[in-house]
Amino acid sequence: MSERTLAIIKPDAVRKQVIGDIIHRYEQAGLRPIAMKMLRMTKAVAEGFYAVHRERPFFDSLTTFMASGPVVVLVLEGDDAIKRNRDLMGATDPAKAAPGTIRAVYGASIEANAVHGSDSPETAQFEIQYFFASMEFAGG
Ligand code: IDP
Ligand code: MG
Repeated sequence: MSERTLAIIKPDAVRKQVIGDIIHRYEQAGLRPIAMKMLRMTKAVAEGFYAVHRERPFFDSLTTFMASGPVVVLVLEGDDAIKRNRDLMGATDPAKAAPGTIRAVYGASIEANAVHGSDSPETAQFEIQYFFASMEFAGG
């Protein structure tokens, strides 16, 4: 079933100059970018995005990191896009991510782990509308 998921190329990956390689990996995996932009989150925007994690001990550090530099946010569309992207990303901790996954290749730490991907249809819906208005869907 065709689905949409939200992906973020995080500040650490943008600093490493691997935006192009990561988007290439999405496309090679059959995940088609249908909306995309570069932006810098404020701390408040990062806090709203990660609100489900507000009680976690790493919340302040995570949201500071996400606001530390520009990110690329994308909506990816394709068959089983949510799980397909999670598989392509690898585990949260790059040290535990399967070889060849984006986080295994580019992640530096459990926090600076290169990419975000929605984890369910409900979070995908919330996360897509958090960053994109309907008029911004160039490709669908
Ligand atoms: P996910 O990104 O694989 O879905 P989540 O558990 O939803 O992982 O955590 C959201 C983000 O918070 C992670 O991608 C990572 O950047 C950060 N994070 C998760 N666990 C830790 C931790 O134990 N210490 C520091 N940062 C963490
Ligand atoms: Mg998550």
